[in-house]
Amino acid sequence: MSHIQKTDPDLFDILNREIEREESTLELIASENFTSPAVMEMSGGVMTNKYAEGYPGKRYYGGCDHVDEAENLARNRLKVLFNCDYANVQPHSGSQANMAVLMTFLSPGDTVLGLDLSHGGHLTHGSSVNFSGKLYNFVSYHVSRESGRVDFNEVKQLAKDHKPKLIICGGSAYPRFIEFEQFREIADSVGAFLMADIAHPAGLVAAGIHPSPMEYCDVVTSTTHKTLRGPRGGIIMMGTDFENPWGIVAPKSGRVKKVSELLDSTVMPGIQGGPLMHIIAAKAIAFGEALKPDFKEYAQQVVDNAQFMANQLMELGYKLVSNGTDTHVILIDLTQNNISGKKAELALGFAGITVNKNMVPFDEKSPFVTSGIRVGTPAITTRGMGQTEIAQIVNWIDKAIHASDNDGILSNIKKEVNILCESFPIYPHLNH
Ligand code: DSN
Repeated sequence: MSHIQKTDPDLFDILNREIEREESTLELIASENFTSPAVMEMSGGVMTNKYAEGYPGKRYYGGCDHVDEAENLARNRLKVLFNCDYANVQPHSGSQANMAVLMTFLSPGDTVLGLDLSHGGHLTHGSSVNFSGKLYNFVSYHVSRESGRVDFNEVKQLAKDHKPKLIICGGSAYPRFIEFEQFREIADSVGAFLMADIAHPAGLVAAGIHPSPMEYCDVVTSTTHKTLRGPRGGIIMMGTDFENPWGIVAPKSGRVKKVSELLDSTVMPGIQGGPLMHIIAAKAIAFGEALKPDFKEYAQQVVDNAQFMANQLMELGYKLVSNGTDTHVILIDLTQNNISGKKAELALGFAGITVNKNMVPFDEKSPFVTSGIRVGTPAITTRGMGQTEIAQIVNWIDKAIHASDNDGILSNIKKEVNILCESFPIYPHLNH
């Protein structure tokens, strides 16, 4: 009998309902995935008990021998996975990874260029309701109305006009490869640092399917739980470490500090205390999994599935931002379909298909309503679904969008979704 079942039946029931939801519905949220049972076992293991402020070999607490081993393994595996010089695996989330980079590379008030949130960026890339937009002078760039891709003429002009200290590339709803090389050229032309946020395509980068930022970007952040399929968390990397240009020296020796040292101390003690050692160990497991040859096959299948889904949607007349995808992300613009993103999300949810409403570039609706939905294939691909299932899923999406007010049709779709999901179990070992 489960310990939770014995001690807390309320939470046991809640947990089982969530297991049932994940097993019986189609998860199309582009930023979600299903970790392996090994990652989950480590995330729920004894390392959650351990305080380990500091870094391996330099902790403020005793008893850190084994968590040191786990963190070293996580860092070393991450360096091999992304072919980089420096890795910090402690950020609790992608937002904290981004905060650590901004606090290391900038002073409050400094100017930064980031992709507008409603054009596919991220809260931490300068949204006015986020610390990034409050502490720094963010100037947003956009995608072009025609292509749905970053408007590099605008980026170039903004860089020239505003002389940013940092340019951020990447985002949370950009279906195309991030154009690291073009951003590098612009950053160099104005002497800016370049940061890539690869939270979304990280697994595709690790698998060699998406170009790597390491050669072009000074610093790279990511989450670990999206296409990378690890536990929930953040990471910071640098392709090549370098001496800081801000004149920060080690107090005793006078040696100029490396940026890696500054990033480490911004993460801890700058913005975080005790690292989540159970999650760091689980990250190490996920990085080990991503180093195996079958992860490349998985990542390729994620993209093949997304491209197949995108083509099927376009054949049915749906408008996709940028007319397709290079990655796992598809952004459907519903402006012509007479339904808001909010209503489509609700109807699809009722039909057992989970997506999120999403702003589309030049959206006239608010972020709470939106004109689009974002869909993605990492989670259904982990379940083993391919083109046959995707053709069926696209038909259900289309039917649900057209019948968004018809509970009967939506619940019939849900029954069919449930039957499909039964053939693709996620965690057969879990009681539910
Ligand atoms: N919330 C994440 C996403 O859905 O893409 C970004 O942080």
